[in-house]
Amino acid sequence: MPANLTQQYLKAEEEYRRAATPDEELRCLELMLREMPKHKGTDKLQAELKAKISKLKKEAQQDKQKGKRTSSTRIPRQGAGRGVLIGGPNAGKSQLLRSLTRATPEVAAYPFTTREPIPGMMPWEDVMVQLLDTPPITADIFDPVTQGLIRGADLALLLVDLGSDDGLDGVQAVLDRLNGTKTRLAKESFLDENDLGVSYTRTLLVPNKIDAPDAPGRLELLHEFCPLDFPEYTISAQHGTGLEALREAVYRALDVVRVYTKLPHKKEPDFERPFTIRRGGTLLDIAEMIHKDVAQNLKTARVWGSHVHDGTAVKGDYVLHDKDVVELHV
Ligand SMILES: Nc1nc2c(ncn2[C@@H]2O[C@H](COP(=O)(O)OP(=O)(O)OP(=O)(O)O)[C@@H](O)[C@H]2O)c(=O)[nH]1
Ligand SMILES: [Mg+2]
Repeated sequence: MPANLTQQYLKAEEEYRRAATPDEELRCLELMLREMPKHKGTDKLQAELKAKISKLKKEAQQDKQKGKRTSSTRIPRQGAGRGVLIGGPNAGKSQLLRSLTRATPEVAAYPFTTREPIPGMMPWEDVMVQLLDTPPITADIFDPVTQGLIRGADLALLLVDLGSDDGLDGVQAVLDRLNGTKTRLAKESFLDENDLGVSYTRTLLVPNKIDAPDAPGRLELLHEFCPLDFPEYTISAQHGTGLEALREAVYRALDVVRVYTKLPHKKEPDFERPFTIRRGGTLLDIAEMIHKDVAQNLKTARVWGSHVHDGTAVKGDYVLHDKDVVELHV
């Protein structure tokens, strides 16, 4: 990677990794090009970006001429982050959404029950995480909407059906199908440096239906024939086995910290509604989340937390820790 890429560039790149539609991709690529420091070391990257931009523009033009519509499914992001439930037919994705959230997608003993993505909010301690149920992925079917959702998610939960002998083939089909696209699964989320456009989404492997007869044997076969190095959480979505560990793992995988804000004239912070922010985020980032005026006019701030003495005065570049309480003065 060329040296001296700015914070703004890296932010645009992260957004690009998550872009769910060609329009979003184009907007992010243009931003990346604008934010890129222009010097010899970035010549190659600049050229690649320009080529990508013109290709996308050409494709958009062709789609327009053909009268193609891009996906209209738009589910707003909510909560501390987004996890998307994916897998082959009948793996128990909808049952898992039912068990972890108050959403009520249809659960049925036959495949291809779910046709559209369905959101739900999963509570964990004092925060909420958005989960999305999706239609099944098979060797032949991979809905572009689902693909966009996987790219845009902070985390994918790949379900395996341990209740049927077809479950292992089902998960292998999902992996093969994804490997044939620009949307892939990995231990961490990142963008392929050598192939701009290939986006990897952090994934947890979730073998489901451990309550079913023969499920333990199938789990062994999964480890033997389909070894994956994703963190693994075996569950029964129906009986509730393993769900507490999974909840916590989902929250932890988002890699966010909670921050409570306190008004200067109040004694107690607002412990009801923490802000959540990527680990490594700063005080200025929180100020921007509250309101851009707060960020622009921020004079001083005080922090209470595990890494500082109570009420320490800090500046905008202070890196926040989980459960910090901040008091912003504008
Ligand atoms: N024994 C057992 N059955 C389960 C479990 N979770 C789901 N099932 C059953 O598996 C079948 C499929 O569950 P769904 O949640 O509809 O599966 P899905 O992955 O959403 O299926 P599609 O929408 O078709 O992709 C249903 O009959 C569920 O009752 C589980 O933990 N144990
Ligand atoms: Mg379903």
